[in-house]
Amino acid sequence: MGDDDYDYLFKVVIIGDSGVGKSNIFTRFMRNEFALDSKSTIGVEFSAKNIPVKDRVVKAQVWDTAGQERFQALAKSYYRGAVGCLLVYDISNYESFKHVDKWLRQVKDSAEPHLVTLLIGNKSDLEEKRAVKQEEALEYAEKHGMGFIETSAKDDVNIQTAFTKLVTEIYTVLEEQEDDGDNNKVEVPEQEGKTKSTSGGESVQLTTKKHQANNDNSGCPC
Ligand SMILES: Nc1nc2c(ncn2[C@@H]2O[C@H](COP(=O)(O)OP(=O)(O)OP(=O)(O)O)[C@@H](O)[C@H]2O)c(=O)[nH]1
Ligand SMILES: [Mg+2]
Repeated sequence: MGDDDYDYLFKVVIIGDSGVGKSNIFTRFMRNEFALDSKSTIGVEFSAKNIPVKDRVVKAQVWDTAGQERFQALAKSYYRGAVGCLLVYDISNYESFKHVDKWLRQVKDSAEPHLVTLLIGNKSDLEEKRAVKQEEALEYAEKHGMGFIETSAKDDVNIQTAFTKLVTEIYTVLEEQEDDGDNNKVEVPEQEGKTKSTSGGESVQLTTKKHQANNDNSGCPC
């Protein structure tokens, strides 16, 4: 399967406090790499990977954002056009879980209205240092209509599963919207949202008509 053989393109952002492991989740997923001494992200990094979903192929364009406070003003511009979000905290750091609320509000302000968010408790290998109970995180996620999963970028636990779960849920929302006859349905744009495809497949961004005008290239510096 070539990189350009995909049916849908979904923009996904990874957000959360500095140090929770966003970049390592990103590199584990993209390149199967993990670094114990990774540097704090400056600005943003993005890459794409194809994920099979049901009988289709989704290209997940994943944006690894910076958690540091000084990049927050900039970070918001990267949320534009995002239809999926991995909201990450560190299970050994309660502060990072407390800040989930702030991150959720921030991303909802700037992303697409049909944004699907998955709450991630990363560093599950640090069980002996656990500060956030699974039950508490699950309760929070359910209250806010999100899925929840614990991961370890270090031990490669649930990383692929997390992305597949998120993308499958976005795809399901898309299917439901396409079946739904109301005016608020998610539109597949005819022209503007089309992305390059050499396969002749239907390559689209999940975009509402309402937001299409502002959805130029989603702040993509590419
Ligand atoms: N034990 C353990 N350490 C991890 C895991 N994931 C990341 N780390 C470590 O946590 C530290 C921070 O990881 P990063 O991925 O750079 O964190 P980040 O969220 O990208 O931070 P910013 O870029 O500053 O926003 C690094 O020392 C990683 O090695 C994990 O699953 N388990
Ligand atoms: Mg980082």
